[in-house]
Amino acid sequence: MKIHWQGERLSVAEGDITRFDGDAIVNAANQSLLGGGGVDGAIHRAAGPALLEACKELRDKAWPDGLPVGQVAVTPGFRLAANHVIHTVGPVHAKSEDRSQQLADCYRHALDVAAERGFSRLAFPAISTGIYGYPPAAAAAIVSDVMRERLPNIPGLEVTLVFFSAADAETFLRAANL
Ligand code: AR6
Repeated sequence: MKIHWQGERLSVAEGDITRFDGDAIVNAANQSLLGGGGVDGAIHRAAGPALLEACKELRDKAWPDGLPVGQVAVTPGFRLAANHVIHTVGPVHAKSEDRSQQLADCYRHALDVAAERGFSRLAFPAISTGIYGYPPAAAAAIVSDVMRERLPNIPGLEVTLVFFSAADAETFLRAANL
């Protein structure tokens, strides 16, 4: 994974998040928690079928109606290099409604879980900026605000923001409020 920029406990990297070796990677899932395309599909393929079983169990026991937008649920990482997957559901972008707080909640709640569990290395993909259509520059401003606000209160946690392409990483770096 190529690191573009490194600030205090926040890095921007380019590459495949399924290869991230740390305490957890965040999955940009959907409310069903039962897999999908994009990074969700890649994570399920890399983790192996036990991940789907764990997600089904989450649905049965904790989220029978599905995971609400902005909430998080944790499973093991199974065959992934990362030990855990923090599943979250980003908002579908809408021109008629400001869903920035829902997107911010995905990041805030994942950071909260990482803090509760004492994780030291966590990676996020660019939630909602693929199939869910959130403009990457708008997402960058939201994500960077959350990181600036929250990371100082979680000592010992290093966060890597992983972008699938160099162009996506550069867009983030241009638009972020860092
Ligand atoms: N590593 C890092 N980033 C990736 C990878 C990867 N392996 N694969 C894709 N991306 P998306 P969303 C980037 O569509 O917009 C699924 O079907 C991708 O380039 O994965 O939140 C779910 O089940 C983009 O920048 O997630 C939901 O139904 C970013 O990850 C829906 O898609 C997010 O794109 C969620 O849509």
